[in-house]
Amino acid sequence: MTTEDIKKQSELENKEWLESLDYILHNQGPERVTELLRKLQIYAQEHGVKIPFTANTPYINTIPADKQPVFPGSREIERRIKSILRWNAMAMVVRANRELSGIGGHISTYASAATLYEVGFNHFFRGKNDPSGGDIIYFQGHAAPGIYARAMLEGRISEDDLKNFRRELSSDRGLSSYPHPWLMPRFWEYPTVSMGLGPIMSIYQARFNRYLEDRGIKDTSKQKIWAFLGDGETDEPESLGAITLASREKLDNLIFVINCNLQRLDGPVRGNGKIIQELEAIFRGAGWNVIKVIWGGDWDPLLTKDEDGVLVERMNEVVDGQFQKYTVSGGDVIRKDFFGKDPRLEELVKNYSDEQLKKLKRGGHDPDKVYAAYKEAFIHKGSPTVILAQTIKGYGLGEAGEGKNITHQQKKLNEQELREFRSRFGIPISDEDVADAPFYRPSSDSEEIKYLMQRRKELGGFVPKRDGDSSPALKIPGNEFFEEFYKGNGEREVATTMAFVHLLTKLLKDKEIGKNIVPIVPDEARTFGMESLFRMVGIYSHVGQIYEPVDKGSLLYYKEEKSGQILEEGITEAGSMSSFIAAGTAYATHGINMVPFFIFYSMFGFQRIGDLIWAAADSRTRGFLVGGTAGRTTLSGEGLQHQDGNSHILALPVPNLKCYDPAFAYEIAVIVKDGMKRMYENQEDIFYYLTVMNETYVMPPMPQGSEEGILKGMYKYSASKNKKSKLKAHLFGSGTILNESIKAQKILEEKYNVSTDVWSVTSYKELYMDATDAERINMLNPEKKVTPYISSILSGESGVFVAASDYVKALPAAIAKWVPGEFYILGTDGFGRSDGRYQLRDFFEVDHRYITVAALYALSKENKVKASEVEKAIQDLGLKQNKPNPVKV
Ligand SMILES: Cc1ncc(C[n+]2csc(CCOP(=O)(O)OP(=O)(O)O)c2C)c(N)n1
Ligand SMILES: [Mg+2]
Repeated sequence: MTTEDIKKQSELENKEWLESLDYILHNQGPERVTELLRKLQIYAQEHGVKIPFTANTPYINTIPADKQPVFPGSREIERRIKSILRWNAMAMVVRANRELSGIGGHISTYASAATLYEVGFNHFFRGKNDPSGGDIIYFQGHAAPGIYARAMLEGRISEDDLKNFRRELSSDRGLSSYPHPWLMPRFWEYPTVSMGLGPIMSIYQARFNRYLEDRGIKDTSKQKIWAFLGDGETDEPESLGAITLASREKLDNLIFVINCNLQRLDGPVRGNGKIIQELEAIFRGAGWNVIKVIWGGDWDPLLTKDEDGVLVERMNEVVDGQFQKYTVSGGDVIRKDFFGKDPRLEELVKNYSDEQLKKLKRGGHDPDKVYAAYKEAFIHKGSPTVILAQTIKGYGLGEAGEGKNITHQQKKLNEQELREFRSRFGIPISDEDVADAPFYRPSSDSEEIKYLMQRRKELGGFVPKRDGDSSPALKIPGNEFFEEFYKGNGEREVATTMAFVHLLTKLLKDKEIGKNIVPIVPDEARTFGMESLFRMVGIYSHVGQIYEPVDKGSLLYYKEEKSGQILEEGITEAGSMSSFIAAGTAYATHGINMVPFFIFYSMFGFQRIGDLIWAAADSRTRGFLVGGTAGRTTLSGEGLQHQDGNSHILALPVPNLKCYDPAFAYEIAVIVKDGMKRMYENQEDIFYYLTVMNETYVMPPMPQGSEEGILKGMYKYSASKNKKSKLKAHLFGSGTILNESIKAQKILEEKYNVSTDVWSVTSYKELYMDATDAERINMLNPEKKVTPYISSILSGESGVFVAASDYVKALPAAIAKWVPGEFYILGTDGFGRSDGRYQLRDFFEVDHRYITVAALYALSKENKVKASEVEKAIQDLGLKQNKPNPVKV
């Protein structure tokens, strides 16, 4: 046979096989086809045919045209609304950049996503008045102009507001660049713009909804969680890193919509590949329901005619970079390059003009296709859904940027470009006016506005809309509850971690608020001695426990249950933090104050997931972050990667975060009590970070009247007993290092005749924030004299000051300015080491001996002690003078 004969033969076989399959499909349906294919596959494999693994389906829409539901709305009115939104979203960016060049904003993201959002707004997204309780929607950050444009048509924000996009400081009501609940607390609910955080937060939000339902706290069964992502955004590990949780937990309340415009900021997402296929394989592999929306309806007749599959083959083989090329090319190029590869393809489009070829739509711009996908996702049961929608970045911008590599950054359109945009979308703005890029809002009784308002009314009100004021306050336990912590532990030695866990256990048992507590751990409960909680309140699992745990016979067995209270997240600080945010914003999302305690290895908190903590702050999350095994020298043995001397510095910039490094059980109790009161009774949008440590010692009773100081950051723990000496030192200690200060006090008093006071510094951050605030007021009001707290409590004190903590020296240095005397700081700058506490404190120079020497040295600088006496103390205490600086080794 000649090659030509073989080809003909193959074509004939193809035709026969396809016809048989078609027969079965029509007569017995798709399940039978699947069964046959599976049988064929097994048969082929048994006879030596190697079938390469693929998690992919062909590069066509998942929902075939004949399975599409009828679009329930008015395509025409919705198109007009969408055109106006496109115009206003573009205009607000263009105008903002005319007024202040470089102010930024994005046109092309929303331009590509407008249909994806509008089908949602008109048909799916439910507001909070809906009986379901409303949907939870994570909008893609860079699409914000489109969401504002819609709120303007809805009459929720004004034209003036649009003018003040990205001008938050130049007006009363500027619009924030991106979704920021901190800045627009009645509008934005979920911050998304740091790419990857929206997706992971949405997954844990969906799971938290289930948790609330399974624990009988709220019926969330009808709510959906929608997360809109960019295709470039999926390269962030957080975007895809938690998708198996969603499938494992069968979160069919979760819908991801990935806007696959094939581009990111610099250029194509996968120029040499196919991002939609890559994502399809990943999500299918992870057990998600994947719906591809690749082609618009005008491709359907071509696909129907494509009997031998050459068109689909061509669609499969062309890479994204080339599809992008077609976007910026004329129909002639598409005909030649795409269809010209095979005479059968050329034949397929021979009656199409170049203009028609150019206009063939991508699926994400076709409301019918998008509606079909959303509908299927909405009713799908048993797994989460991802919709992969192919779109064009900068759709409608034409020469100004459609499909171009510069389009993400395009912020300025010239008159000609504005005119074309206006004409393309039929916006009734005259040629004279168009150059000003005026906003357009049809009158309130226009068909468009009436339609849009009616749709929102039927869907339960506007979205996004944040409601932070509707949650009832919680009743916080009174003083008697905390009393035992104030009394101390007698002779029994415990660690602050144990004291904290005891407090948490007690809170969980509290009749009033016990059920609102949400303990969250990333596989560290045993590390912190929390395993008794497993049995006591159970580990949350939607399916309960369908196995017999190995330790069932023991008192503290690993108990999973549907009504379990602990979120045992496994080894994911990012996931745990996302749960913390979901729980800590439940007051706004669900109208219920939940009290999350996220307990983690302190080194893997701020350092690892600082950006999520920043997002938590923006989200106005309420709750307690608890960094366990904290302190560079207190956590012995674990070494360089584990020992945390950093987190309090990393926590310093988070404005609404209160940070404490407590030394004693009563300090923890005072801080937690006040935190609960402020967050859940007074409903302040703040959250807490506490470090707790695993060194055991006797927990003393609380000195009278120290509550205020504990909360404000410092109080005198122990005054000198030596009143006669002329030499005076003050030792500031925090966390377990406070014990070293107490030891140094004894040595200074007894051996060196220095009258010494010890201060517990619970929060350098509080002291610093308060002092800088006071100083700022004084500078701007020179006749005022606000006294910082630290100045007021140190005002009567003289002598020298030595601060020692288990954190880097920069932390106490933050308050140096307000310390009224010679100030020497000891801290743990440098890489950690594996060894015992004694050795570590020697290495980092933070033990009682160094504190003693530092005090003597400070006194010598004031000429109150001779240098030779300090020298002698160094020898006596056994310090090595030529020891290398720990930060350098
Ligand atoms: C963590 C993070 N890194 C970088 C950026 C900067 N950035 C903003 S948008 C963007 C490109 C987005 O591309 P894609 O996700 O495909 O969204 P599109 O605009 O194409 O819809 C980048 C890199 C960011 N916002 N967040
Ligand atoms: Mg993109």
